[in-house]
Amino acid sequence: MTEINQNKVIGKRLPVKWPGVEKNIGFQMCLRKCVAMSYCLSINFNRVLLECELNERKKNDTNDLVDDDSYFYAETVRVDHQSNVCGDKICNNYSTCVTMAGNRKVYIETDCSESEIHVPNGNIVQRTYSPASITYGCIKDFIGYGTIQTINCSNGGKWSVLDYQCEHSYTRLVGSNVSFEGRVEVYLNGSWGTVCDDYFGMSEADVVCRSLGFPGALQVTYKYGSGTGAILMDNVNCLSNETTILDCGYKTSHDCSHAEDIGVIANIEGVFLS
Ligand SMILES: [Ca+2]
Ligand SMILES: [Ca+2]
Repeated sequence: MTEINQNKVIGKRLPVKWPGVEKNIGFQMCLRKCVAMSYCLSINFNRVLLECELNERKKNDTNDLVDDDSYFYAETVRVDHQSNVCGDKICNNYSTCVTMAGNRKVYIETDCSESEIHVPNGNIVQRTYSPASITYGCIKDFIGYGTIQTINCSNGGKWSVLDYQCEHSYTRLVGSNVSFEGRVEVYLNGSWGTVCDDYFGMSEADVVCRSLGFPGALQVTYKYGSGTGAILMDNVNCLSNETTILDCGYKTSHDCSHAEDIGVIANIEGVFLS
């Protein structure tokens, strides 16, 4: 972070009306508070008393400036989040350039400028900068679990705790271009393979669909054709209360051909599809 030049001669100060004064904080924090508020356009900072005055105006907007050598005056500059030269630095998505008196540019790190948290087999599906947030998902064939998938800036400008992990999925629907229907494939002993239709009915389809986050199945289908590779499950028999198809009864040896590969169509009523 750039050192703030203390050799100031200008103490231009706007009369403070609103939102008021913050006491006992530093200059950088004062600027960060201003940057965090869309309505704050400039600050007066009293370096003697460590008082931060947030202004909803800039000095051009008023005629009644006060000179006071105790004060720094600084204006925020709302830059877009591209690479922007700011003094001797480049602003990034988590920094802001502010203009000091005399048009001097100062680079200020804003909240959560630290690097993002890495989730193994995960990816970032959404990111916002004002306010700062990151939302995680999982890469193909992995599914997420945990209670918190979006992190925000917490006190001190650090990312909040992330309680989210990605684990290998054991069921997928293949061959369609939507997430809620396809040929059923399972991941067993390190590879993906298909499921034979013998005894496979709605109870089995329900378990498959629920394990993928849907309320249940609409129907079984052959619409998505034959798979390749191993036929990994035969004579699947579910009670319908199982968590995944792997919890059901099944045989790994089979008397099937790929013409018997089963598919399902999930019920998507009430489901938010991302
Ligand atoms: Ca059959
Ligand atoms: Ca069979």
